[in-house]
Amino acid sequence: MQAAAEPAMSLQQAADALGVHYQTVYGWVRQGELAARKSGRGYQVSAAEVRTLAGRRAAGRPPRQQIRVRDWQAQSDRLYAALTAGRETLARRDMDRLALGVPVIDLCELVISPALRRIGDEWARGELSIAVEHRASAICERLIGARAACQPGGRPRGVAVAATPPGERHALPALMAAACLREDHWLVHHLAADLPAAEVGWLAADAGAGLVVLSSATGQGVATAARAAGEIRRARPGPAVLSGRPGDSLHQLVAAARAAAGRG
Ligand code: B12
Repeated sequence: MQAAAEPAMSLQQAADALGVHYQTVYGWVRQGELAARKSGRGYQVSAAEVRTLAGRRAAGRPPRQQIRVRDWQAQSDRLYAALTAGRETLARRDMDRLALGVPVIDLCELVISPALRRIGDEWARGELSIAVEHRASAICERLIGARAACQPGGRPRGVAVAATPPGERHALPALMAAACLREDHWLVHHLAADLPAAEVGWLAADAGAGLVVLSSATGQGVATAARAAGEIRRARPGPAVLSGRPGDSLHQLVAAARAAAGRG
Protein backbone atom coordinates (compact mmCIF):
# COMPACT_ATOMS: atom_id res chain seq x y z
CA MET A 1 0.00 0.00 0.00
CA GLN A 2 1.34 3.47 -0.84
CA ALA A 3 1.66 6.17 1.78
CA ALA A 4 -0.02 9.40 0.68
CA ALA A 5 3.14 11.51 0.90
CA GLU A 6 5.31 9.06 -1.04
CA PRO A 7 6.41 10.38 -4.47
CA ALA A 8 4.55 8.62 -7.26
CA MET A 9 5.38 7.99 -10.93
CA SER A 10 3.34 7.23 -14.01
CA LEU A 11 4.00 3.88 -15.72
CA GLN A 12 5.82 5.69 -18.52
CA GLN A 13 8.12 7.43 -16.01
CA ALA A 14 8.75 4.08 -14.31
CA ALA A 15 9.50 2.47 -17.69
CA ASP A 16 11.98 5.25 -18.48
CA ALA A 17 13.64 4.90 -15.07
CA LEU A 18 13.95 1.13 -15.48
CA GLY A 19 15.03 1.30 -19.13
CA VAL A 20 12.22 -0.95 -20.36
CA HIS A 21 9.15 -0.57 -22.57
CA TYR A 22 5.88 0.76 -21.11
CA GLN A 23 4.16 -2.57 -21.84
CA THR A 24 6.79 -4.41 -19.79
CA VAL A 25 6.04 -2.30 -16.72
CA TYR A 26 2.32 -2.68 -17.35
CA GLY A 27 2.84 -6.47 -17.43
CA TRP A 28 4.67 -6.34 -14.07
CA VAL A 29 1.77 -4.41 -12.59
CA ARG A 30 -0.72 -6.98 -13.92
CA GLN A 31 1.40 -9.83 -12.51
CA GLY A 32 1.59 -8.17 -9.09
CA GLU A 33 5.36 -7.65 -9.34
CA LEU A 34 4.97 -3.90 -9.01
CA ALA A 35 2.25 -2.45 -6.76
CA ALA A 36 0.23 0.29 -8.49
CA ARG A 37 -2.88 2.31 -7.80
CA LYS A 38 -5.44 3.51 -10.29
CA SER A 39 -5.13 7.20 -11.08
CA GLY A 40 -7.63 8.60 -13.55
CA ARG A 41 -7.31 6.48 -16.70
CA GLY A 42 -3.85 5.17 -15.83
CA TYR A 43 -1.79 3.83 -12.96
CA GLN A 44 0.67 5.34 -10.52
CA VAL A 45 3.52 3.45 -8.86
CA SER A 46 5.67 4.51 -5.95
CA ALA A 47 9.14 5.84 -6.74
CA ALA A 48 10.52 3.78 -3.82
CA GLU A 49 9.10 0.53 -5.27
CA VAL A 50 10.57 1.39 -8.67
CA ARG A 51 13.98 1.87 -7.02
CA THR A 52 13.61 -1.52 -5.25
CA LEU A 53 12.73 -3.16 -8.54
CA ALA A 54 15.69 -1.49 -10.26
CA GLY A 55 17.94 -2.88 -7.50
CA ARG A 56 16.55 -6.40 -7.97
CA ARG A 57 17.12 -6.20 -11.72
CA ALA A 58 20.67 -4.96 -11.20
CA ALA A 59 21.27 -7.90 -8.83
CA GLY A 60 20.24 -10.29 -11.60
CA ARG A 61 16.76 -11.04 -10.17
CA PRO A 62 14.43 -9.65 -12.81
CA PRO A 63 10.66 -9.93 -12.31
CA ARG A 64 9.03 -13.13 -13.43
CA GLN A 65 7.94 -13.41 -17.03
CA GLN A 66 4.39 -14.71 -16.99
CA ILE A 67 3.95 -18.24 -18.35
CA ARG A 68 0.62 -19.07 -19.89
CA VAL A 69 -0.30 -22.55 -18.65
CA ARG A 70 -2.79 -24.05 -21.06
CA ASP A 71 -3.82 -27.06 -19.02
CA TRP A 72 -3.63 -26.74 -15.24
CA GLN A 73 -5.30 -30.12 -14.78
CA ALA A 74 -2.48 -31.76 -16.75
CA GLN A 75 0.11 -30.04 -14.54
CA SER A 76 -1.65 -31.25 -11.43
CA ASP A 77 -2.02 -34.78 -12.81
CA ARG A 78 1.71 -34.80 -13.57
CA LEU A 79 2.48 -33.73 -10.01
CA TYR A 80 0.07 -36.36 -8.64
CA ALA A 81 1.89 -39.05 -10.64
CA ALA A 82 5.30 -37.88 -9.42
CA LEU A 83 4.09 -37.63 -5.80
CA THR A 84 2.49 -41.07 -5.69
CA ALA A 85 5.53 -42.64 -7.35
CA GLY A 86 7.85 -40.87 -4.91
CA ARG A 87 9.66 -39.16 -7.79
CA GLU A 88 10.67 -36.05 -5.86
CA THR A 89 13.37 -34.90 -8.28
CA LEU A 90 10.89 -34.93 -11.15
CA ALA A 91 8.29 -33.09 -9.05
CA ARG A 92 10.87 -30.49 -8.07
CA ARG A 93 12.09 -30.02 -11.63
CA ASP A 94 8.53 -29.43 -12.86
CA MET A 95 7.78 -27.08 -9.99
CA ASP A 96 11.00 -25.08 -10.51
CA ARG A 97 10.16 -24.68 -14.19
CA LEU A 98 6.60 -23.56 -13.50
CA ALA A 99 7.70 -21.25 -10.68
CA LEU A 100 9.75 -19.20 -13.14
CA GLY A 101 6.53 -17.73 -14.46
CA VAL A 102 3.69 -18.76 -12.17
CA PRO A 103 2.91 -17.10 -8.83
CA VAL A 104 3.11 -19.32 -5.73
CA ILE A 105 -0.62 -18.82 -5.16
CA ASP A 106 -1.41 -20.46 -8.51
CA LEU A 107 1.08 -23.27 -7.91
CA CYS A 108 -0.71 -24.02 -4.64
CA GLU A 109 -4.32 -23.57 -5.81
CA LEU A 110 -4.13 -25.05 -9.27
CA VAL A 111 -1.36 -27.64 -9.11
CA ILE A 112 -0.52 -28.81 -5.58
CA SER A 113 -3.91 -28.70 -3.81
CA PRO A 114 -5.82 -30.67 -6.48
CA ALA A 115 -3.11 -33.35 -6.38
CA LEU A 116 -3.32 -33.49 -2.57
CA ARG A 117 -7.12 -33.71 -2.59
CA ARG A 118 -6.95 -36.61 -5.04
CA ILE A 119 -4.37 -38.34 -2.86
CA GLY A 120 -6.58 -37.77 0.22
CA ASP A 121 -9.65 -39.23 -1.51
CA GLU A 122 -7.70 -42.27 -2.71
CA TRP A 123 -6.29 -42.78 0.78
CA ALA A 124 -9.83 -42.57 2.25
CA ARG A 125 -11.05 -45.21 -0.24
CA GLY A 126 -8.15 -47.47 0.71
CA GLU A 127 -6.57 -47.17 -2.73
CA LEU A 128 -3.36 -45.52 -1.49
CA SER A 129 -1.35 -46.62 1.52
CA ILE A 130 -0.71 -44.35 4.50
CA ALA A 131 3.02 -44.51 3.71
CA VAL A 132 2.51 -43.25 0.15
CA GLU A 133 0.25 -40.44 1.42
CA HIS A 134 2.86 -39.43 4.03
CA ARG A 135 5.66 -39.50 1.44
CA ALA A 136 3.60 -37.35 -0.93
CA SER A 137 2.80 -34.74 1.72
CA ALA A 138 6.43 -34.65 2.86
CA ILE A 139 7.49 -33.93 -0.73
CA CYS A 140 4.87 -31.17 -0.95
CA GLU A 141 6.21 -29.62 2.25
CA ARG A 142 9.63 -29.33 0.64
CA LEU A 143 8.23 -28.06 -2.69
CA ILE A 144 6.21 -25.32 -1.02
CA GLY A 145 8.88 -24.68 1.60
CA ALA A 146 11.34 -23.80 -1.17
CA ARG A 147 8.91 -21.09 -2.32
CA ALA A 148 8.24 -19.82 1.21
CA ALA A 149 11.81 -19.70 2.47
CA CYS A 150 12.49 -15.99 2.09
CA GLN A 151 10.78 -12.97 3.57
CA PRO A 152 9.96 -10.36 0.92
CA GLY A 153 12.38 -7.51 0.37
CA GLY A 154 11.33 -3.91 0.86
CA ARG A 155 8.76 -2.53 3.23
CA PRO A 156 6.27 -5.27 4.22
CA ARG A 157 2.53 -4.80 3.86
CA GLY A 158 2.22 -5.94 7.49
CA VAL A 159 3.31 -8.61 9.95
CA ALA A 160 1.42 -11.90 10.11
CA VAL A 161 1.59 -15.16 12.04
CA ALA A 162 0.54 -18.41 10.30
CA ALA A 163 -0.16 -21.59 12.24
CA THR A 164 -2.70 -24.35 12.76
CA PRO A 165 -4.94 -24.68 15.84
CA PRO A 166 -4.20 -27.19 18.61
CA GLY A 167 -4.59 -30.81 17.48
CA GLU A 168 -4.55 -29.91 13.77
CA ARG A 169 -1.58 -31.78 12.31
CA HIS A 170 -2.30 -30.87 8.70
CA ALA A 171 0.60 -28.45 8.32
CA LEU A 172 0.41 -27.81 4.58
CA PRO A 173 -2.46 -25.27 4.49
CA ALA A 174 -0.62 -23.00 6.96
CA LEU A 175 2.57 -23.42 4.94
CA MET A 176 0.68 -22.45 1.78
CA ALA A 177 -0.84 -19.48 3.63
CA ALA A 178 2.64 -18.36 4.73
CA ALA A 179 4.04 -18.71 1.19
CA CYS A 180 1.17 -16.76 -0.39
CA LEU A 181 1.22 -13.99 2.19
CA ARG A 182 4.98 -13.59 1.73
CA GLU A 183 4.40 -13.41 -2.00
CA ASP A 184 1.93 -10.60 -1.24
CA HIS A 185 4.69 -8.78 0.68
CA TRP A 186 3.69 -9.73 4.23
CA LEU A 187 6.40 -10.43 6.77
CA VAL A 188 5.24 -13.83 7.98
CA HIS A 189 6.17 -15.78 11.11
CA HIS A 190 5.32 -19.37 10.16
CA LEU A 191 4.77 -21.50 13.26
CA ALA A 192 3.90 -24.77 11.47
CA ALA A 193 1.29 -27.04 13.10
CA ASP A 194 -0.56 -27.86 16.31
CA LEU A 195 0.05 -24.96 18.69
CA PRO A 196 -1.81 -23.88 21.84
CA ALA A 197 -3.74 -20.67 21.19
CA ALA A 198 -1.90 -18.91 24.03
CA GLU A 199 1.45 -19.52 22.32
CA VAL A 200 0.22 -18.17 19.00
CA GLY A 201 -1.26 -15.10 20.70
CA TRP A 202 1.92 -14.48 22.67
CA LEU A 203 4.14 -14.70 19.59
CA ALA A 204 1.81 -12.44 17.60
CA ALA A 205 2.09 -9.80 20.34
CA ASP A 206 5.86 -10.26 20.61
CA ALA A 207 6.31 -9.90 16.84
CA GLY A 208 3.92 -6.95 16.60
CA ALA A 209 1.71 -8.91 14.19
CA GLY A 210 -1.48 -7.30 12.96
CA LEU A 211 -2.74 -10.58 11.55
CA VAL A 212 -3.01 -14.17 12.77
CA VAL A 213 -3.96 -16.92 10.32
CA LEU A 214 -5.15 -20.30 11.60
CA SER A 215 -5.47 -22.93 8.85
CA SER A 216 -7.38 -26.19 9.17
CA ALA A 217 -7.93 -29.16 6.86
CA THR A 218 -10.60 -30.96 8.91
CA GLY A 219 -13.97 -30.19 10.50
CA GLN A 220 -12.44 -30.80 13.90
CA GLY A 221 -9.68 -28.30 13.11
CA VAL A 222 -12.24 -25.69 12.06
CA ALA A 223 -14.07 -26.01 15.39
CA THR A 224 -10.82 -25.81 17.36
CA ALA A 225 -9.67 -22.81 15.30
CA ALA A 226 -12.87 -20.94 16.17
CA ARG A 227 -12.20 -21.47 19.89
CA ALA A 228 -8.51 -20.59 19.49
CA ALA A 229 -9.39 -17.40 17.58
CA GLY A 230 -11.70 -16.33 20.43
CA GLU A 231 -8.99 -17.05 22.97
CA ILE A 232 -6.39 -15.03 21.03
CA ARG A 233 -8.76 -12.08 20.61
CA ARG A 234 -9.77 -12.07 24.30
CA ALA A 235 -6.19 -12.34 25.60
CA ARG A 236 -4.80 -9.40 23.65
CA PRO A 237 -7.04 -7.21 21.55
CA GLY A 238 -5.13 -6.18 18.45
CA PRO A 239 -4.45 -8.65 15.68
CA ALA A 240 -7.15 -9.66 13.24
CA VAL A 241 -7.59 -13.45 13.29
CA LEU A 242 -8.53 -15.24 10.06
CA SER A 243 -9.48 -18.92 10.06
CA GLY A 244 -9.12 -20.99 6.90
CA ARG A 245 -11.38 -23.99 6.28
CA PRO A 246 -11.01 -26.88 3.87
CA GLY A 247 -12.11 -25.70 0.43
CA ASP A 248 -11.40 -22.03 1.16
CA SER A 249 -9.12 -20.45 -1.39
CA LEU A 250 -5.80 -18.75 -0.90
CA HIS A 251 -7.10 -15.82 -2.96
CA GLN A 252 -9.78 -15.37 -0.27
CA LEU A 253 -7.03 -15.38 2.33
CA VAL A 254 -4.93 -12.76 0.53
CA ALA A 255 -7.98 -10.52 -0.03
CA ALA A 256 -9.13 -10.86 3.60
CA ALA A 257 -5.60 -10.15 4.85
CA ARG A 258 -5.40 -6.99 2.74
CA ALA A 259 -8.80 -5.90 4.02
CA ALA A 260 -7.66 -6.50 7.60
CA ALA A 261 -4.49 -4.48 6.95
CA GLY A 262 -6.64 -1.65 5.58
CA ARG A 263 -8.71 -1.59 8.77
CA GLY A 264 -5.68 -1.83 11.10
C1 B12 B 1 -1.50 -34.73 3.74
C2 B12 B 1 -2.66 -35.15 4.61
C3 B12 B 1 -2.40 -35.62 5.89
C4 B12 B 1 -1.00 -35.60 6.50
C5 B12 B 1 -0.61 -34.14 6.83
C6 B12 B 1 0.87 -33.92 6.75
C7 B12 B 1 1.22 -32.48 6.65
N1 B12 B 1 2.49 -32.23 6.79
O1 B12 B 1 0.41 -31.60 6.47
C8 B12 B 1 -1.18 -36.51 7.76
C9 B12 B 1 -0.71 -37.89 7.38
C10 B12 B 1 -0.49 -36.05 9.02
C11 B12 B 1 -2.70 -36.53 7.90
C12 B12 B 1 -3.31 -36.94 9.05
C13 B12 B 1 -4.69 -37.11 9.17
N2 B12 B 1 -5.59 -36.95 8.22
CO1 B12 B 1 -5.18 -36.12 6.53
N3 B12 B 1 -4.98 -35.48 4.82
C14 B12 B 1 -3.99 -35.07 4.11
C15 B12 B 1 -4.40 -34.54 2.72
C16 B12 B 1 -4.04 -35.58 1.68
C17 B12 B 1 -3.83 -33.19 2.33
C18 B12 B 1 -4.03 -32.12 3.42
C19 B12 B 1 -3.82 -30.75 2.89
O2 B12 B 1 -2.73 -30.26 2.85
N4 B12 B 1 -4.92 -30.08 2.44
C20 B12 B 1 -4.82 -28.72 1.95
C21 B12 B 1 -5.59 -28.47 0.66
C22 B12 B 1 -5.30 -29.47 -0.38
O3 B12 B 1 -6.92 -28.45 0.90
P1 B12 B 1 -7.82 -27.42 1.73
O4 B12 B 1 -8.07 -28.13 3.03
O5 B12 B 1 -8.97 -27.10 0.89
O6 B12 B 1 -6.96 -26.11 2.05
C23 B12 B 1 -7.05 -24.84 1.39
C24 B12 B 1 -7.49 -23.73 2.34
O7 B12 B 1 -7.32 -24.15 3.66
C25 B12 B 1 -6.54 -22.58 1.98
N5 B12 B 1 -6.09 -21.85 3.16
C26 B12 B 1 -5.03 -22.13 3.94
N6 B12 B 1 -4.98 -21.29 4.96
C27 B12 B 1 -6.00 -20.43 4.84
C28 B12 B 1 -6.43 -19.37 5.63
C29 B12 B 1 -7.56 -18.64 5.25
C30 B12 B 1 -8.04 -17.53 6.15
C31 B12 B 1 -8.25 -18.97 4.05
C32 B12 B 1 -9.43 -18.15 3.64
C33 B12 B 1 -7.80 -20.05 3.24
C34 B12 B 1 -6.71 -20.77 3.67
O8 B12 B 1 -5.41 -23.15 1.39
C35 B12 B 1 -5.62 -24.49 1.03
C36 B12 B 1 -5.30 -24.65 -0.44
O9 B12 B 1 -6.23 -24.01 -1.26
C37 B12 B 1 -5.94 -34.38 2.94
C38 B12 B 1 -6.78 -34.38 1.69
C39 B12 B 1 -7.53 -33.07 1.56
N7 B12 B 1 -8.61 -33.05 0.82
O10 B12 B 1 -7.15 -32.03 2.09
C40 B12 B 1 -6.24 -35.43 4.00
C41 B12 B 1 -7.42 -35.21 4.99
C42 B12 B 1 -7.51 -33.75 5.37
N8 B12 B 1 -7.05 -36.01 6.15
C43 B12 B 1 -8.05 -36.58 6.65
C44 B12 B 1 -7.98 -37.39 7.83
C45 B12 B 1 -9.23 -38.16 8.22
C46 B12 B 1 -6.80 -37.46 8.58
C47 B12 B 1 -6.61 -38.18 9.94
C48 B12 B 1 -7.78 -38.03 10.92
C49 B12 B 1 -6.31 -39.64 9.61
C50 B12 B 1 -6.13 -40.51 10.83
N9 B12 B 1 -7.09 -41.38 11.05
O11 B12 B 1 -5.17 -40.39 11.53
C51 B12 B 1 -5.32 -37.53 10.46
C52 B12 B 1 -5.63 -36.30 11.34
C53 B12 B 1 -4.39 -35.70 11.96
C54 B12 B 1 -4.74 -34.48 12.77
N10 B12 B 1 -4.97 -34.64 14.06
O12 B12 B 1 -4.78 -33.39 12.25
C55 B12 B 1 -9.35 -36.31 5.92
C56 B12 B 1 -10.22 -35.31 6.70
C57 B12 B 1 -11.68 -35.67 6.63
C58 B12 B 1 -12.51 -34.58 7.29
N11 B12 B 1 -13.50 -34.13 6.56
O13 B12 B 1 -12.30 -34.17 8.37
C59 B12 B 1 -8.83 -35.81 4.56
C60 B12 B 1 -9.75 -34.77 3.88
C61 B12 B 1 -8.65 -37.03 3.63
C62 B12 B 1 -9.96 -37.57 3.15
N12 B12 B 1 -10.27 -37.35 1.87
O14 B12 B 1 -10.69 -38.18 3.88
N13 B12 B 1 -3.30 -36.13 6.78
